[in-house]
Amino acid sequence: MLSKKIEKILNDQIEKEGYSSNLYLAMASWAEKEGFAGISQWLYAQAEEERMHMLKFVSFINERGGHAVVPAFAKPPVKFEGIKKMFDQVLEHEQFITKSINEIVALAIKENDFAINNWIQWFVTEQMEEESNVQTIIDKLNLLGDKNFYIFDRDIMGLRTAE
Ligand code: OFO
Repeated sequence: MLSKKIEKILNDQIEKEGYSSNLYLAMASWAEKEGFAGISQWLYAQAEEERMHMLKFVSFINERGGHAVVPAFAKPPVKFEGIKKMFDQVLEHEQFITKSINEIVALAIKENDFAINNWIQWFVTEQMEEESNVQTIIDKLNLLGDKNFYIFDRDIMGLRTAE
């Protein structure tokens, strides 16, 4: 059984994962319109993964006797200021998500809820992978400078997103 506090923090995470999915979907759509097929493919896949993360929270809350509530999501931006800035935004957003996952871990430990702590560890690992994947992309972009986005776009086509 979930405590009220745990149920709330897990429900809050549904909103964050869902917003992440919409944010990456908005980025994918923008990148596609700008002609970046590889970048948009990576972002569409990322949006799908975030949706899966959201669904994991929904089914876990319900399985544990809570009630998963589907929230309203804020509208993500429509335009982005360039490829490099957009990936900086992805990293920043993932760092924000990591913080909120860590808050869930901290609450689970505080409440001696070892089942939650065990379950949420998957996300702890996932966040490490995601941050490192995005950092790798940013490192490549830094090497390129402001040119050769076409080559980068082809390069990212082969890159896998995290689970
Ligand atoms: Fe970005 O990963 Fe969800 O949690």
